[in-house]
Amino acid sequence: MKDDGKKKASKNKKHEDLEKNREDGQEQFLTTNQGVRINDNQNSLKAGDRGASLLEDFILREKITHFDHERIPERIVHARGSGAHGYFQVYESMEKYTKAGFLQDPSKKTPVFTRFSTVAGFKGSTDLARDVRGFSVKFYTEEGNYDLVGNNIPVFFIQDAIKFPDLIHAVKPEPHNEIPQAASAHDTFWDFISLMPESTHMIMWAMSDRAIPRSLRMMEGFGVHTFRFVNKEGKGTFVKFHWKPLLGTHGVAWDEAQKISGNDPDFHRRDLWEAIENGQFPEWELGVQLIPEEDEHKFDFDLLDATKLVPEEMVPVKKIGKMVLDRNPDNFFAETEQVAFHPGHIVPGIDFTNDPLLQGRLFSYTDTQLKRLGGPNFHEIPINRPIAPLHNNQRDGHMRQQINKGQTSYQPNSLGNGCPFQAKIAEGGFDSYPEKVDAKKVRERSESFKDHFSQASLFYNSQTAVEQQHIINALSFELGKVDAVEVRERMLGLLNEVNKDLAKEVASNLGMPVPKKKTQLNHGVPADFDPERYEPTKSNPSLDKDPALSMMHNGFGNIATRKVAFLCADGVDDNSVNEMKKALDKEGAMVKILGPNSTEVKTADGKSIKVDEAFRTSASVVFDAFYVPAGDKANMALKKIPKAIHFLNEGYKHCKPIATAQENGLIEETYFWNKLDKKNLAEDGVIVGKDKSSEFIKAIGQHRFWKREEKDSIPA
Ligand code: HDD
Repeated sequence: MKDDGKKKASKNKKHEDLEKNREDGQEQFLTTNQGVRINDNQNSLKAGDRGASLLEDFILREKITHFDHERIPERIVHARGSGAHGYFQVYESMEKYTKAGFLQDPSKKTPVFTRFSTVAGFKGSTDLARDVRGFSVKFYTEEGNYDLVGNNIPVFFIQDAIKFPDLIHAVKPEPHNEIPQAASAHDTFWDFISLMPESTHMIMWAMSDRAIPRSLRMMEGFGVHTFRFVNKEGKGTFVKFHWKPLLGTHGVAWDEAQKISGNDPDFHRRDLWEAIENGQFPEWELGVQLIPEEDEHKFDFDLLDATKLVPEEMVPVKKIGKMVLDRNPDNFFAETEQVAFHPGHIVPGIDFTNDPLLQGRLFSYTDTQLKRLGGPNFHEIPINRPIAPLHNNQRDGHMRQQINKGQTSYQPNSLGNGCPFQAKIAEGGFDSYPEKVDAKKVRERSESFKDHFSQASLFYNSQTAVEQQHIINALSFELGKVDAVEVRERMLGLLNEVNKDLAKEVASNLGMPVPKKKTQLNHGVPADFDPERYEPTKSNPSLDKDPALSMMHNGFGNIATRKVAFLCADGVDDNSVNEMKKALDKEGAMVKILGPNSTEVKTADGKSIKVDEAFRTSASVVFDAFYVPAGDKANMALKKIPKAIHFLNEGYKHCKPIATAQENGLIEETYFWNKLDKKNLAEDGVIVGKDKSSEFIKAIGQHRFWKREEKDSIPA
């Protein structure tokens, strides 16, 4: 009896636990969507064990119907993305410029969700495509959601949103054969670009190493358009937004990018995920360039033209706060896929300008969510919900979640006591900036938008020799993939306007002359298109160079989160592994032990070291640096493993730092060892000898030793 009592009590307890779990949403039993517990999830209901399935099987029907409807349309652009949660904190009150609540109080943390993306590829495409990266941040502010929907490049291809569908149709896989995936190296893209000189500046950026980032955590972000801050007194200030990564801005080599795409198409997604899981939270400072309204016309370009940037040499970037991404999504679909950004989601204190690209975007984003997320209630999806309370008279629609109570759904009303009320401006009500407009309705573009080359030249001239070479290589690759000779010719004409040497080098790689004819400089292709008619309108640029445009000028020295491969085999020297690992761990680098098998290597002292990956399942391209620890037996064994030799050869080719604790070892088998000037090894990023952790750390902090490319004619 007593036992029965115990059993009953424990049964009740179990029941209570289950009930509790149920309340907490942690129900353990498999159920249908109606909450009915399922007893058999292996067999459909049949007329006899060998008979036909029965239509009445509501469990089968529900399961398969839901599955059939799992996919939603992917984003028309920026389909491939990765996101994370975090927070933003302002350094000091920005009240002088803006009344935006989240930019006032340094003690306040505003939650954010940030999504990075490539533009052209489909949802399942590779992360390392040469492409612009989207950089979208949703700030869940107390005054409503604010979205900063930018890119990792501060300018855009086109000046007017009416050209956006043309641009995207040109870059996406060609319509007749759906080739190529996630690549701009094809005829239709360059055909369009060659006829759109306004895209030249953007092309310079897209052909630079910015378009093949080492990590999403090592990219700058830009709001691109000129926006407007508005303070409590209603005074406006033009503002350009920048995100500056604390890890610096770094790219990979093109050959490497292509190989990463094969070895790990999720390279960026994995890198972001792992860094956050490891507690190495990516951080960016938010910077602003503030331009008084009185200065609107003081520049040699138009602030409303999204193909132009404001050089940092002219208007410095003021860092006003920091974003930290510290939490991975719980569910990719629910969060990263369903998040809906919109440059029109603004809060009091931030406003638009008349940039015609921005104006067109304001229509497009809601429109696309209606299709993609299935109706007008996408703001109710958890990831899109504001933390600010939401009251309005919008009702019903597909998948409505909110149960609006009461009799009234209109305004003004008396039956609902007038609720919800309009907010006065002092109560946080949004008021649009009262910009004076007095103009004729025209389909035209301002003359001030017509210089398409000065800033393209400024960008190219601001690059280091290595960066310029990478741009030449990228253009030669992309245009080399173009079949139509007239397209290549037109492109060479445009490049000639940017920089004569650039055009000459690319032309020589293509085996073509630089065309003598001037390239047309108009907007798009008018019916009376005549390339001879347009003289370049290059203004007298006030700047020759802006160091901020080069990636080589900041963010070096920090090796946190850099992935270092230790090439090990049985007999590896314990100290040689441990000391180097300790030193790298201290700097926040991520050490991965690679070995001949996937389980372990035995050290010289007979200890076991867990192998993170076998040589055969890994690839050199997913690491930043390589270390061969000491140990004669281990080095002898490694010399016989072709993939281990390949790690060093390819790492060298991609200009990565390499350290070896002993000379007479694996490194002797590489193709480069005998070519090296043994007196200046460190200059080449090759560190040899025992106890060299500080030299190795310094080398990793330099990111890459690009000069190997020139010296050794390596096509990195
Ligand atoms: Fe856009 C998505 C950035 C011009 C139309 N855009 C989208 C995303 C980013 C940008 C980062 C992905 C958002 C996410 O992660 O969900 N777009 C830009 C920037 C532009 C720009 C920086 C120029 C400065 N876009 C632009 C124009 C149009 C669009 C001119 C159309 C007139 N963009 C869209 C879109 C997308 C989009 C079709 C696709 C998915 C989405 O909106 O939510 O509406």
